[in-house]
Amino acid sequence: MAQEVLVETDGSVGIVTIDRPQALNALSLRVMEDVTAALGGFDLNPAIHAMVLAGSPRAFAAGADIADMKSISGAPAADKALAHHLSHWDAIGLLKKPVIAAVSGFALGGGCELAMACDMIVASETSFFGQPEVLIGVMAGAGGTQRLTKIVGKALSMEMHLTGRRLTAREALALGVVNRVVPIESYLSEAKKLAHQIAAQPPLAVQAAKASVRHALDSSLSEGLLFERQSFFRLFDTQDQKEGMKAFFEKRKPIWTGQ
Ligand code: DAK
Repeated sequence: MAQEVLVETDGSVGIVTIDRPQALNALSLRVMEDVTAALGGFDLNPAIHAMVLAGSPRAFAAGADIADMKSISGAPAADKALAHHLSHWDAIGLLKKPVIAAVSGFALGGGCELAMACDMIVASETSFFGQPEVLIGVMAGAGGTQRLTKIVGKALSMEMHLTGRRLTAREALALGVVNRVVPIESYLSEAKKLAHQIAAQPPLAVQAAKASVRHALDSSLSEGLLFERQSFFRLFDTQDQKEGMKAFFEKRKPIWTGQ
């Protein structure tokens, strides 16, 4: 069977590319297993400091694979067949290192949910974001009603989930769904550039800041502030804190060791 997920490195950036063009990168169980295995491998690899998850210029991913779902009948059967699949979307949120989604074309259903599960999104001008599951008789099941609502608010999230309305790249930028919108020719290189920019920072501070920002989406303000404070103090156990502050006064660039 042909490889549908490509894995490569570019210095300290790990790149995972979904390559299933005949189905617009529909996220089958196999694709999601390969994506999470590759990202999980990079997360454990000390030489990798940031990751990029990409699709193709035509489609980041047009959703979960409808072929996997169409013959499932009954809630218990759906739970049995899909609960494990769901763990793959959840796994993205558990990665310690930052993941940037490089999105072009369709990011629909599970594809939109996958992009939103990443830490940042660089989008091409031709990208679309949507949760069109209602059009095939279901609803979002991998985080869409929760994550999208937290980003765009109730009114628009309702409209998108209840009618299948898609966001253009420009709308997604204005609403804070994506970090930047760039011409299609450069969306991948821009995503890699952002990943390299992050990879050049002290890794433990980056990971702590990532965990703290993600925590904000899931906690009360007082609980989040406590989490942030504890994470901040823990960084004073690192050599990179000493190096960063020493280098500042020596007016030189710090040399990070990740310790
Ligand atoms: N699944 C399987 N195949 C797909 C697909 C998908 N999601 N999207 C597209 N394809 C296939 C098409 O069937 C077609 O195959 P052939 O006929 O050539 O064999 C090929 O890709 C090209 O698609 P089109 O011919 O339709 O291309 P168009 O440019 O005309 O249209 C489109 C592009 C993206 C507008 C259209 O393909 C489309 O509407 N696709 C479906 C979009 C969609 O409904 N996405 C949401 C799927 S449901 C969960 C985990 C995840 C989920 C839920 C629960 N748990 C684990 C609990 C997520 C659910 C979903 O994502």
